[in-house]
Amino acid sequence: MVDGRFITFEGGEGAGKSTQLKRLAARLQASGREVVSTREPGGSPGAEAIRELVLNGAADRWSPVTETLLMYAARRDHVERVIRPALARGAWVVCDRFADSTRAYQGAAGGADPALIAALETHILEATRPDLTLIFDLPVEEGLARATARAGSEMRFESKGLAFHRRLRAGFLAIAEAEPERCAAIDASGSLEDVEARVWAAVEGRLAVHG
Ligand code: Z5A
Repeated sequence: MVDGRFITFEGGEGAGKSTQLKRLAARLQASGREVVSTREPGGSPGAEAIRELVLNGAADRWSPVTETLLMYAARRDHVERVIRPALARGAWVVCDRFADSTRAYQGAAGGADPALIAALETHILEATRPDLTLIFDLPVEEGLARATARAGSEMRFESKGLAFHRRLRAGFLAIAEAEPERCAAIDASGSLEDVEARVWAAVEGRLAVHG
């Protein structure tokens, strides 16, 4: 029987999503499942080409509405070519960012109309929605310090300023509060092992990982 699951990792910069995604994927793989680790924007060749356009350049290179459309062009390709086929064959898909990043970055923090974003979710994602979304939460200054230390330089979104990142954090927390059945807020402070234990508790508590 096909029992694919779709888990997304969300949150502000430097919250530790990518690090914890690798740990969760390894743990799920060790339990004998096929795991597809992927990311957005990107995850398919066409979407990775759009990623280059959207992540590089000046902070104001694209307006929030144009960014929304680019993210959704990339997302549709990724969903069609990678996510849906993997779920259909029973794989567990773990994805670094997905639709909630558009709601938070382009919507809550950027000012794009939430009705436009909701319409794109309906028409572009159709029934492909996460079974579980882990929303990593960390004070803005701490996340930016982690992200800057890792990258060694700022990318477009990291250079947008503290007020943008505060709206972003509030936007993610509002999503977690509005959809508690799908979302689990993860306290991203503390050691890698502390955060890994919180992630595992959320996954074990909500999805049948031992079946
Ligand atoms: N974006 C958007 O605007 N709209 C959309 O719809 C989508 C995306 C899908 C993708 O960038 C950008 O696209 C993103 C939003 C926008 N904005 N930016 N920038 P990306 O893929 O290059 O990066 P990211 O997703 O933003 O990753 P990140 O937030 O920078 O990092 P992270 O994945 O959350 O964290 P990490 O790489 O695992 O860890 C960061 C550093 O902290 C690293 O050195 C770790 O070793 C360290 N770390 C991790 N955990 C800990 C703990 N617990 N303690 C101490 N240090 C830690």
